[in-house]
Amino acid sequence: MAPVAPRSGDAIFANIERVNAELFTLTYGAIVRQLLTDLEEVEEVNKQLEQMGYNIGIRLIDEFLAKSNVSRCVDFRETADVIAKVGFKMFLGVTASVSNWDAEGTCCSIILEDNPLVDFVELPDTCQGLYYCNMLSGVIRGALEMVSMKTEVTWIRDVLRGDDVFELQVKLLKQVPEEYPYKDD
Ligand code: MYR
Repeated sequence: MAPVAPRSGDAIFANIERVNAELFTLTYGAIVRQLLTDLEEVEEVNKQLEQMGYNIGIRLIDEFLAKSNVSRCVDFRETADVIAKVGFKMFLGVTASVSNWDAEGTCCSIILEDNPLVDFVELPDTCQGLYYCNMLSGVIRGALEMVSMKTEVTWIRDVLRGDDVFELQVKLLKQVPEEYPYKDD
């Protein structure tokens, strides 16, 4: 019998990463399924997923800032780019693009072509009103609130609803100026 060739470290790590990603996807699916069972109403599930995401976002921002070395963004345009290119890459392993800016530079779309959360997912007819990935909108809202930006994050397109891509609209409602806590003499 031919000896089994040892696998390189890279191949083993790639395999571990793939298994971790699948586990993450399946775990997310299990959470959504459990919420559907517990809450019954799809609208309630949407709300709960958003709230869970918000609670994650307000904590995840610290990890994001510590690991990414991103410094203060000059404006909301830069913030949106950072979310799409650095945030999504760090936490979902994919990058997104930013488009559809309004004239004021306070509202844009984040477009996601690859979304590991929906691998293996197909929604039954009973779940047509579900925003399956609504946790993501909560994560963005929560993370931005921690850096003084109040936002509204809304799904515009969703592949699970038959669209070609995922599109999240991020609207800056209010930017709270951070106060310098000490008095200058
Ligand atoms: C600043 O101006 O203080 C920097 C702001 C950077 C905000 C980045 C928020 C990252 C959110 C990650 C979302 C990941 C979704 C999977």
